[in-house]
Amino acid sequence: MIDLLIKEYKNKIDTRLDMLLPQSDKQYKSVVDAARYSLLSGGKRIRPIILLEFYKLCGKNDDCAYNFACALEMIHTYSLIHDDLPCMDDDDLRRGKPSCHKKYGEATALLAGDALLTNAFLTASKTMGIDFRYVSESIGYLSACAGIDGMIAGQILDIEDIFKNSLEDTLLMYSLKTGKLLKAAALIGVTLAGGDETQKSAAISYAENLGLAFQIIDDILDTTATEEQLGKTVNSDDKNDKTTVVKRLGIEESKKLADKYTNAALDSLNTFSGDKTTLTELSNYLLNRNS
Ligand code: GRG
Repeated sequence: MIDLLIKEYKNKIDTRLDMLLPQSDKQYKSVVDAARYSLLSGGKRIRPIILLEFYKLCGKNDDCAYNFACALEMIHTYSLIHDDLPCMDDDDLRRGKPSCHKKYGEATALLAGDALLTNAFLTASKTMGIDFRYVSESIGYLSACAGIDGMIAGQILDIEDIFKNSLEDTLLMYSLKTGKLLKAAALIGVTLAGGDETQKSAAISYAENLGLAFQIIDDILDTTATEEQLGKTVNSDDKNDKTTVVKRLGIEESKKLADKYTNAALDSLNTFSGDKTTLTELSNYLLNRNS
């Protein structure tokens, strides 16, 4: 059921993403090709789906939030391209294919990431059919969650590996690196739908808890899954000598912690009176995923 729903969403999101990037008939074809290659080569599309589901949960049944959902996926894909670069995690494989820099070279991959980040804001600004005050507020959330106090802060803490003296430090890094874009997804969904402050707080609580569960599962899969399953290099955390929750607690305890955060995320949904089936199934799917 959830697999089918994800597939339907994915088809619609991918069609829109394809339209939103330039075609590869330009003089600057290499960077366009690289951006299209990374954006359109798979991915679960979790962040756009969460945004669209919160929009629906707040009573909206139209397609007006799709541009914003695609903008978020562009930022996510840029972060993956940059994360794979030799100066960061140095990974050769992403979404089952050679990572962007392996296929197009480092300079082009760097620029493809920059292009996706910048085009995300162009895309979000072209949102139609929604009160411009909600669009503007959402652009603020997107910038804040992706920026220096958001995902970027998480990435530098991860790279420097200096503030991770305790489990709490590691969880803080997860909540920034992974949780912030999920927070953007949930919060923007509610904001674009004109949701109130109580709904915004519940959406943030859902995303913060889901983000922790999601990253813990990501760490577990890094040690237990195969390259074929994940479509990316495995044991990357060991290779890069990263401190993870799994290294601190072991697989069993880490799984329990991911369960706990998923349940807390699901509790936050009780604030909403609409149909929570998809978000509930999606959260459980993410907890039990093997890729
Ligand atoms: C600005 C130079 C520069 C780099 C930015 C911020 C950043 C690099 C990277 C973000 C860090 C990152 C990759 C966090 C991990 C989050 C995570 C678990 C990603 C995988 O998400 P999935 O499983 O991937 O949703 P798919 O492929 O399904 O979209």
